Amino acid sequence: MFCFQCQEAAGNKGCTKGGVCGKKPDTARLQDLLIYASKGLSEVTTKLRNEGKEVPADVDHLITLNLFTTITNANFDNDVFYDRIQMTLNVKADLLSQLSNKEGLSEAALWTSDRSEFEEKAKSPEVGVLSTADEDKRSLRELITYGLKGLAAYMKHANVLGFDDKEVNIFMQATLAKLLDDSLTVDDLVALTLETGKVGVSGMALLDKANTSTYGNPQITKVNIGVGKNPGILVSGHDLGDLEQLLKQTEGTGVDVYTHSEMLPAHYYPHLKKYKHLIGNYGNAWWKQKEEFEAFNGPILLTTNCLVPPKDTYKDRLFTTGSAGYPGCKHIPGATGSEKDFSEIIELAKKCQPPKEIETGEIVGGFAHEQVFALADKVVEAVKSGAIKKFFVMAGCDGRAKTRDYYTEFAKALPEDTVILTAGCAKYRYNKLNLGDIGGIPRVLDAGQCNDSYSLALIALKLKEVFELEDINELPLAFNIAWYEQKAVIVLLALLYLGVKNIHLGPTLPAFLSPNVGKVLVENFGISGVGTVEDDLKIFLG
Ligand code: FSO
Ligand code: SF4
Repeated sequence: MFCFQCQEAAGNKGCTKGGVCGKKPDTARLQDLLIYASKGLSEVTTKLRNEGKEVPADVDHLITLNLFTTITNANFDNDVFYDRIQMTLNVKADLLSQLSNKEGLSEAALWTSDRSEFEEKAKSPEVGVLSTADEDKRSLRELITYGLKGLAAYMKHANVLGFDDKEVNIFMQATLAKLLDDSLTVDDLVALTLETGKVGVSGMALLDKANTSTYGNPQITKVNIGVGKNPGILVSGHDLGDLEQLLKQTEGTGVDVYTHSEMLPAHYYPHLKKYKHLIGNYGNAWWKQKEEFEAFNGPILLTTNCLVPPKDTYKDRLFTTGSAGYPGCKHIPGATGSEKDFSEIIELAKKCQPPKEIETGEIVGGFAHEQVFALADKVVEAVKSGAIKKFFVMAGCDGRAKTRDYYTEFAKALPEDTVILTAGCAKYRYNKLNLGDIGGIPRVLDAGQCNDSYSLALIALKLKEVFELEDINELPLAFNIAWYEQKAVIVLLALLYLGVKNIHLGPTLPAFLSPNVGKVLVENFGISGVGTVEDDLKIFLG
């Protein structure tokens, strides 16, 4: 196996003997084969469209879910990958029969096989990251692939709520097909990377529309981090649609529902916070699952990544759904947007002890774009009076690396006239520090999930407009972003497309950036890694 798609890539080079994330070599190879099959299918759909033929939305959804399923820590179940590869090949065979001109199709587009051959095929040199020999082309192809995986996650979340964007699907598939095309030069791939960021913005805008029109605009909300007396179900991951269905199905059963990690922002939505048995948020970021899931006592529903391979002590009460999966854990089925049956989880919860209290108190969030726009006068006044000197976008991911303590220390060391804008599980590094407020504006403004990073871009653009600036980079705004998996990659590409410069990215720069590709990012966008808190503060505050 060779995988270097996330921040935990072994030695910051790549995992070869098994993933630091717990992914086994055979699973890694099957994931690569699923990507290979998805690229082949995308070449066929793209050619069909070029012939003026329609591609059904089901095929778009199959491709997005394929990509999403291979995101770090989403799915560890080989059976899922066997099934998805087979499904992809079946759909492709059907579409190939509709294609009039099959000339020039790639090996991936023409590949047909059955299950018994997948294992061998997955080991062949044309499959996987190392199939591209040139390190710069490999770096760019993977940068684009990971961006598309992140975008696929956003699209899937929008699809669940009944929203879709044909243009985004067409772009994703045309791009996947281009990644099979050896005639593309490094310059072509650089251009395609930036275009991916542009379409990433469209995907993020679509998800924002899906979330806010379904659940209302997030509002300032205090979220309880203690526990109640009833048994509970803990919901993690990012899928608000799953959470809503579970809330409906648990109403009046005496079972409470808690959020974990990236599900915390669900509390900010008016249509979700109306459920009285949505009690609070339990625990912290994804990587603390082992202790926190154990202490929770009740069933846990994982709706997306990030899943840590579970301990036996709670494996029998861990359920997955959607893109998430783990061998031996019960998976709740249900296609995109369909009604799911969570009764087994609810029945199990009734037999469980209430959660053990691990924290008490409240955290405040809900500062997505509309809520911040409502406070715009106050914010502008604070900037004009000098009460707020600078905003720091510290969005992104958390992770178990010790070096991520940097973000806690950085937040603590920031001067009191600065405000942190955050989204994603990165917030758990500083959202319980009680950093106070500036004239009633909290110093940590949480816009939501990493999926809501779009809000931060809108806030920055709004500030640019209010202060009548030409360029977003003239704002008193700095970017110190933590990344872990591929959704952070599409956020990064989207920010680059929006013209944001001098982003600091940590705790390490991606292993998949070759020295030359890294150089392009440094020279054109001023991207840099992180240093010590002291040195970085000097750089940021001049
Ligand atoms: Fe975190 Fe995991 Fe949201 Fe990621 S839970 S790390 S970027 O999946 O998705 O922030
Ligand atoms: Fe390694 Fe990350 Fe790939 Fe897992 S997802 S195998 S930790 S690079």
